[in-house]
Amino acid sequence: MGELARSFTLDPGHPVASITEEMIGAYELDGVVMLRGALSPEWLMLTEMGLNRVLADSAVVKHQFFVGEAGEFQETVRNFDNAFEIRRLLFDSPIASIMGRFMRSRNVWYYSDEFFIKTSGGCERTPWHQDTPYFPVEGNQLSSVWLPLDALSKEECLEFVAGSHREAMFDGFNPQKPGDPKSGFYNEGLPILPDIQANRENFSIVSWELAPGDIILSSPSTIHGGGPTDLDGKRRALAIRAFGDDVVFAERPPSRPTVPLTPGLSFYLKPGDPLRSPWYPKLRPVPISEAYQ
Ligand SMILES: O=C(O)CCC(=O)C(=O)O
Repeated sequence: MGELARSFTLDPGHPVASITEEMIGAYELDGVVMLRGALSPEWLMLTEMGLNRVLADSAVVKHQFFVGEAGEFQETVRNFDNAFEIRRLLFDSPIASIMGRFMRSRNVWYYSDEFFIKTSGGCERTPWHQDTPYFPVEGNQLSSVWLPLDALSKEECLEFVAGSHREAMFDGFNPQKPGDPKSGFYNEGLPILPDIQANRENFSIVSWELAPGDIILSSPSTIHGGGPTDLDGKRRALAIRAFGDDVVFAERPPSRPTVPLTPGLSFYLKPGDPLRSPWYPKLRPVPISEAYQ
């Protein structure tokens, strides 16, 4: 299948104003676009300070992928609450406004953030997956920004199956057996993802060479994975998830809790209710308590 791999260059001085209808149309069609020069070095410095705080904080839970194996790497979810830098990044940088423009939503709410930390050399691929099976939500105005702190080759970049956001929702992968394409997250109610890695030629896989400041904007329903590192390679990336007006609370199979953990949410929201809760603070318009004034 042919590669689409659409990328666009934003004006670093006015990234939001430089977004065009053509860019939004490409995102809607492929479920992913790369935006070159979206973030200035100060936002990367703030992100790196946040990452260093998270890594130094023994109270922050770090999840290991491929635990005990040579390709082991780490992930931490929802650092908005414990790293002031990530909170400021979401309120002050252009990221939330860029997401709002691409989702065509004036209102933008935070869903979660996640660091993927591949620093030990020779880290494994992230297994192919969609994010939506893990999230208790439904709607189109849901997006992710993937922001790497290191320059990456096309092979180390996160890869996407272009257009897959318009197809089925598959089960996620099993964190205990991430390399096993036949083992799912819930193992009930959702089809198991086809083995994309063994049949790469049958899928429209896209990725890019990235410099710090470039971001990838995608739908969490777009199948993605990949980005192993060389023995001397380093790949530190922050994923930010946000949503707009049309997103509602939805149920997932009961065999496992959804991600990130939000105990109590289902006592307040029933399926179909707009996703409004203190778990999901509003980012845009910037609340008065968070604004520079
Ligand atoms: O950075 C990675 O390896 C994985 C990222 C990812 O799965 C995501 O952003 O949803």
